[in-house]
Amino acid sequence: MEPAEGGRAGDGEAAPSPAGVREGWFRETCSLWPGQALSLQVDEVLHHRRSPFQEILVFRSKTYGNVLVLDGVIQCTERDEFSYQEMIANLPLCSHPNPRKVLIIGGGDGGVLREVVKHPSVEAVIQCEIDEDVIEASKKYLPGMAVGYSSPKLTLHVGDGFEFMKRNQEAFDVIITDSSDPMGPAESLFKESYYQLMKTALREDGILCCQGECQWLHLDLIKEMRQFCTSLFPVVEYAYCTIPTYPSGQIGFMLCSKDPSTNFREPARPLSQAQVDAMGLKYYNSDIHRAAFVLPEFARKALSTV
Ligand code: SPD
Repeated sequence: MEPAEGGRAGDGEAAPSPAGVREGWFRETCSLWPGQALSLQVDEVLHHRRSPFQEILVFRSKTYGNVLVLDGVIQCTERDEFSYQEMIANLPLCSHPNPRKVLIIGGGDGGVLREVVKHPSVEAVIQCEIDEDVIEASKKYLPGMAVGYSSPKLTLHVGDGFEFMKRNQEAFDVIITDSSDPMGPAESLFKESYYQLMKTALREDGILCCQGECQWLHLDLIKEMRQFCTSLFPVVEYAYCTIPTYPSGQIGFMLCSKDPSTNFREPARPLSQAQVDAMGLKYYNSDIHRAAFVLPEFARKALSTV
């Protein structure tokens, strides 16, 4: 693959088409959602290069704004990203009585960071993202997400989240893992050893929230994760949100607390309508927080036996 901007190589030659783009459409296929695919119409390829970790593609779509794709999988679109980013940030932050120090693992586009720094109680955010090229692409093509990078609350580490947490024990009130799917660079973030490490990096009443895949597609994985989480934490819950451009239109979140008195289903710090408006929230409010834990019967049953 040529490192190319705008889909063209530096010498004026057309760069090879990014994987998944054909005849003006991007099509997302993956063995994690066999037999189905989402397609978005492409107006223009804005950025296409291979970083040391993955293939990065940004294109302007016909109806979803700019779209970030890593290794052929949609990570965010300007039109619907707020759903996932607001939920993965606010479910844990509004469940903690006083979150002051927050760690974000992954989240290179900056959208989760944008949401976390809105909380007045949060004094410091440490973000650990392994791929600097994703951060740079986001600053250029997804400025509405990358806006969080200008916050004075932020300390940015470009590097491995495992190594960072090993060096920072009992340090954080909340840890948020905004990862891609369990294939390639993010695979280890869905394993028990990673959750064990987050547990030791959290303060004694700390809370974590991680990308938890989709109940329509990955119920076995979610069950397995819930099982090992329950062996590590006194309180474990699974919640979800709707989002048109993720597989099957939904994505979930695994939430764990070290404090046995945490009740994720009822926000510890409900937001007033004035706070929701002041924070510019478009998906999260305290009612959607409560509703996010109410699962359809097939998923409730499968996960209640864990
Ligand atoms: N199937 C794609 C899941 C991607 C989850 N992470 C997205 C990163 C957005 N900040």
